[in-house]
Amino acid sequence: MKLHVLTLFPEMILQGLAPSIIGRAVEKKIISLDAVNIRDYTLDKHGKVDDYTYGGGAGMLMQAQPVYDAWKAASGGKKIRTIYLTPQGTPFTQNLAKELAKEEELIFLCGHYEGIDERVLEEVVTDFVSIGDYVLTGGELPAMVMIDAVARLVPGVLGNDTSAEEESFHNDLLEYPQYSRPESWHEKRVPEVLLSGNHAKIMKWRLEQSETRTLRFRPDLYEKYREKQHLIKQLSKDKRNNIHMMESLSRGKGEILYRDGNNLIIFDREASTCMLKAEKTETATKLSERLPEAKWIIVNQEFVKEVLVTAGYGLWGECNQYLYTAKESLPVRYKAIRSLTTEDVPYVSSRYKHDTEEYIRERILAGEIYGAFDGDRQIGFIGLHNEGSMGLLYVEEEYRRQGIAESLEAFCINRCLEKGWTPYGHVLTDNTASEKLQDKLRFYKASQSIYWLSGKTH
Ligand code: 6GU
Repeated sequence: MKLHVLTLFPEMILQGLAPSIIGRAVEKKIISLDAVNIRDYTLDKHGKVDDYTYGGGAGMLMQAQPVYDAWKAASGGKKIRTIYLTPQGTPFTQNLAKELAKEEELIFLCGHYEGIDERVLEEVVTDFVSIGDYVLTGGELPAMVMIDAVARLVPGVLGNDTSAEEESFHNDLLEYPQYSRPESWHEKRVPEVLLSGNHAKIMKWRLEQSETRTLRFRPDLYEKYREKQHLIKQLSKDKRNNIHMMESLSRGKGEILYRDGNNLIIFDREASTCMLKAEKTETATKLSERLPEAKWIIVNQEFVKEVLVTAGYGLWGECNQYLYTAKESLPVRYKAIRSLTTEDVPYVSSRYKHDTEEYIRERILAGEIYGAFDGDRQIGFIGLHNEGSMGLLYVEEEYRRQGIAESLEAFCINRCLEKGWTPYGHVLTDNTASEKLQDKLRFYKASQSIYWLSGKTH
C-alpha cells in the first residue's frame, strides 16, 4: 500500500510513525509512506501558503494553488482516494479503516490555520474525515491516527493475522479484560474461570464481561448490540430460511440498515451484499427504494424477488439454502487439506469460473479458502464466500467420487464451528451432486429458495 501525506510538517509524520509498527512495515516495504511538503509547491516567492479569508473572520486560510499542485504531484494524475482531515468530516470508524485498507494507494491532506480554500477541496477530496468531536491545531495527528488504524489491517503489517478479528468493535462490543502472569498481584487474583481450562466457560465469561463493559462505558454501542441480538432471536423462529441473515449479523458483518417490523434490510458493506425481507408486495417496493448500492441482493421470498426484478435488478441464480445445525465437528477422512495462500490464486481462479480472480485473492487473503493436495499437486478446494456462505467447491475430475469433496466440506464446517458460526451454503437448484452431498452431511434444507440478484452497480 502506498500512502502520501500532504502537509506543512512532513517531519512530524515521518518521525512520528518511524519508531512504530507502521514504521517497521515501511522498512519491510509492505507499505510506502511519503510526506509531501505543501510549501514546496507554492508559487509565492516568500514561500507563503496562506492568506486572509474573504468575508472577514478569524485567522488565515491555506490557499488553493499550493495544495492543488502538491496533490497533483502526489497523485501523478491517477484517481486516488483523497482524505481531508477535518473536524467537519464524518467520524472515523473501524469500518472505514477496513474499507480504506483495501485501497492500493491513499492521499491524506492535512490542513492548518483555519482550513483550506473550499474550491481546491471540491476538486481533489473524496472523503472528509474527523477523528472525534474535539478541535486540534492541524490534520497531522489525525492523519497519523488514520494511517495507524488502516495500515495495521494491511496483510503482513501485524505478525499475527487473526488478532484483528477478536478485538474491540468486532461485534459492537468492547473487549473483555485480560490477565497475564503472575496469578496473584497486589493481592488481586486472576479470575478463576480463566485458569479452568474450560474453553466454553471462558468464552461465556468473556462475553459477559464485554457486555457489562459496553453497557457501562458505551451505552450507544450497547443499544446497537441489543437491537441486533433481538433481531437474531426473531429471525431464529424460522432458522432454516433466515440463517444467512442471522449469521451475517452474529458474525459482526451485517448492519441493520432499515427495520420496521418484518420489513428488513441488512447490509454487509464489506461484501457489498444486501439481504432483505418484506411483509408484503407494497412494503417490498418501499424497501427496494431504500437499497444502497451493492453488488448482490439476496432474498428468500419469491414476491420480493419479483419486485426487485421489476425494479431492474437481474436474477443471477436460484439456490437452495442448507444449514448445518449440529455442534460437533466432523471427521475429515482425507488428511491433506490446508489454508491456501496467494500463490494458489491462479490455480483456484482457473478452476472456479463463477467469480473473478480479484475476488478469489481477497477470499484467500481472508484465510477462507482451503485446498486439498495429493503430494504437491492441488486437487480441489472449498471456501467461504465474503457474505458468509460455504461454497467455492471444486474437485479435479480424476479425483471425484473418492470422498474428497466430503472431506473438504467437513474441514470447512469444522473451521466454522471453531469460530462459533453455523455453517450454511447455497446450492444452485440444478446442482444435484452437491445437493446429495449436503444431505449426506446431514445439512437441513430450507423450505424457501434463495435468490441471488445482481445489484445496480454490476
Ligand atoms: Cl481530522 N482535524 C483537526 N484539525 N481537528 C480534529 C480532527 C481533524 N478530528 C478531530 N479534531
